[in-house]
Amino acid sequence: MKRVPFCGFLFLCLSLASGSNIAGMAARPRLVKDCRVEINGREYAWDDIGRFVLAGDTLWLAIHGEEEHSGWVASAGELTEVGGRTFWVAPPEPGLYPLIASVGSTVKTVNVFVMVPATELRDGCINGFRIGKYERTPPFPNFDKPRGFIELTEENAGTKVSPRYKLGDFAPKLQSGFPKYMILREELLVKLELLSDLVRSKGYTCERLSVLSGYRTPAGHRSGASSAHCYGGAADVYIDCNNDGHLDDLNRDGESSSKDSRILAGYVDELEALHPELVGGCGWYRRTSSRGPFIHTDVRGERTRWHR
Ligand SMILES: [Ca+2]
Ligand SMILES: [Ca+2]
Repeated sequence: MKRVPFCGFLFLCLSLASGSNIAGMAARPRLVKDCRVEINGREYAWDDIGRFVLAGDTLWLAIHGEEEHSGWVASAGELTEVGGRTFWVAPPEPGLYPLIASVGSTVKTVNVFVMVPATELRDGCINGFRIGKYERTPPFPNFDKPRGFIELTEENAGTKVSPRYKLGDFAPKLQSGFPKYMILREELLVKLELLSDLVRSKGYTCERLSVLSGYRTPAGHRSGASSAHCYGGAADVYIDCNNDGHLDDLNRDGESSSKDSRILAGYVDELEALHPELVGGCGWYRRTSSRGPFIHTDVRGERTRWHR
């Protein structure tokens, strides 16, 4: 068993900066574009990945399709190689601990958040932030009772959790100030990235779906923890290529209405047909006086549809 030292990051920087390494690698064909990072069995082609764990959790790590110069570096925690496999054990204190996969001369960043354990909830609060109460058995097949909560600070809100999204995009909105506490599910990020890809393939020019709402606390939700939002598994989203803060007029009838959010819900149907592992609820909503139309999409594990 080999422990990879924590000062490895410095070694990586020095290695990448050394003329001989870079010159040697530049002459060879590049495979970096096809490189995938595997974390606990899930493969990502992304350069920026968010993961959410508890202290002491283990992440099994691998790099596929790599050049010969590849490896992992951790800013904290224990990074270990055993029998040709690499694993990382999360450090004891909650916080953000990036893991870096170096592949050739490029890097992929896994932004690992060690969450505050749910056992820290006191009267429904953590550090004065009101979360509320979760039922022992959540009403959705894919979601368990929360094990912990991500501590969202002013400093880490801009941290990328997928190529197009940052942690703060999914922040709870009802309480001001920091820190806030929240949940975000990796499958939701996969679904939003794939849905953004699908929308772009339809000819829409915006880079991503805009997020109206992500995590909601049970305390701030009128029916308690009965929403997929309360499990970090749902987002309300819309297409906003003209950047006016509202869903675009997708059917070009001169107004932004539920006819347009219905079209976006149709793209969710298309995506779920291709990726049944990401099946969930989808609702399309009409305009109100305070906001434009939007859709709700989630990864609850069973297909449900509604219209409001
Ligand atoms: Ca718009
Ligand atoms: Ca329209």
